[in-house]
Amino acid sequence: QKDHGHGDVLELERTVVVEPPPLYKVWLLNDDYTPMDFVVTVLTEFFYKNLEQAEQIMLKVHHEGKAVCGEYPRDVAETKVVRVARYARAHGHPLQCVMEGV
Ligand code: TYC
Repeated sequence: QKDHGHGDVLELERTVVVEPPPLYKVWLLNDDYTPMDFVVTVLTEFFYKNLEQAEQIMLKVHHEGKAVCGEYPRDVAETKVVRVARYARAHGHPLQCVMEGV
């Protein structure tokens, strides 16, 4: 217990252990119809990748069937999945975005 000189507030020192939130991987899945440019746009706009990273990830999905776009706390991951689905459907593309382990 120390008096740090803040008037009559008594501050007790204590150690608070804060666990980082668990992270969920968000994946893009390949399909035969979504244009490559559209996938690159999704990766730059929704996942904040630069053009080079976006093209690499898009090609990985195209060749390997899926790739991780990022790892986020649960709420953030869920929101990205919903927004990508909405955006893809609004443009008439079947692009699938899923989160791991839920
Ligand atoms: N396979 C698609 C095509 O040839 C491109 C594509 C890449 C689609 C990644 C979806 O998540 C995807 N146009």
